[in-house]
Amino acid sequence: MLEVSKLIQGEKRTAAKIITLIENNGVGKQELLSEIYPHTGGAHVIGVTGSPGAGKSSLTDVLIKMARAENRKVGVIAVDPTSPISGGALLGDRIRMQEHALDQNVFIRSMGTRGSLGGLARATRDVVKVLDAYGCEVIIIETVGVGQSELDIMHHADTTLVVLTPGTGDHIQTIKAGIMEIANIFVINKADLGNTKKMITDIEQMLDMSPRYTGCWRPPVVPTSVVNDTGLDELWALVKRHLEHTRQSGEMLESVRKRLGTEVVELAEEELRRMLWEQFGNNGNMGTLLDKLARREADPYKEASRLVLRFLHQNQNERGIENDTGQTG
Ligand SMILES: Nc1nc2c(ncn2[C@@H]2O[C@H](COP(=O)(O)OP(=O)(O)OP(=O)(O)O)[C@@H](O)[C@H]2O)c(=O)[nH]1
Ligand SMILES: [Mg+2]
Repeated sequence: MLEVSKLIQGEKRTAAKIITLIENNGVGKQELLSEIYPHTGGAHVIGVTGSPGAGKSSLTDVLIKMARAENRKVGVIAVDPTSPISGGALLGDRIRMQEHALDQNVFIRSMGTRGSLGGLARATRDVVKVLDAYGCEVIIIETVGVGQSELDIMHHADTTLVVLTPGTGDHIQTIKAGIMEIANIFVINKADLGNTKKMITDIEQMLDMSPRYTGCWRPPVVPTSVVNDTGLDELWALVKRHLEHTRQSGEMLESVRKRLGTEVVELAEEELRRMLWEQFGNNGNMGTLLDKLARREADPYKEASRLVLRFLHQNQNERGIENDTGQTG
């Protein structure tokens, strides 16, 4: 059994083992996460997304350095929904991260679809908790591309950076609406390569038109160049200011609560689905039922209701209704 106490004490090997178990959907995963949960909540989770090649990994590298300069422990999850590989190399190699690999206070992990039996976003969410309990004060999630799974993953970040570049076809109109909406900070990277003014104006105009930014955090737009080392200190300051703002305004608590509510229902859905399949499979007459359905002598709609009723009935009889849900008082 993997020891959560060793994770809390900051044992790197234990953290790695637990993450592997989560990725493989191993036995005891749920219990382990349940034990880990009380030790989480201390990390600032920073999401980095945006167009391919915009400099997400380079900026991640910068953020690691900034956090380390403040002596903070850092975790990095590099997520690539297009890659089947996980558990180590991959993106971690692409990022110039070898130097960090020797740092005891930097933990880097790549995840591909292999670690996604329950969905890559879900696996990422679980890994964030492990790194949080492991003592990472800053956790950076870098994703490749701007698809739906990236959006799902970014919902688990407290502060999301959307990285764009000037003059390389990154026109605001062509960028998926969802991506623009999840941004807490817009980063126009590679400012050394082109004029950022047009892009900044476009984004500001878009923000002006959206009523959702009045009276709350309006995403700042910051031009950066990793090559020339410009805008990077400003970026780091903005990341910290966003955290401060969301904590003080109560937005943080609100989004954490929302996230946790979703998590409870998603976990329950998963369990119910498994139990329903079990119930369906345990039907001794299943072969006959399937034949009947195929011959149009039964219909899937009534059978679905029947399955639910049978399931509820049986579980009520077998388990009784547990009442220790903490909802009293
Ligand atoms: N000129 C210039 N090049 C940069 C800058 N930042 C990153 N690059 C270069 O752009 C290329 C892509 O950078 P990455 O950091 O790998 O970009 P990415 O967004 O992580 O790329 P993917 O993960 O493949 O989508 C590399 O060759 C970097 O050296 C910058 O500010 N200016
Ligand atoms: Mg990258």
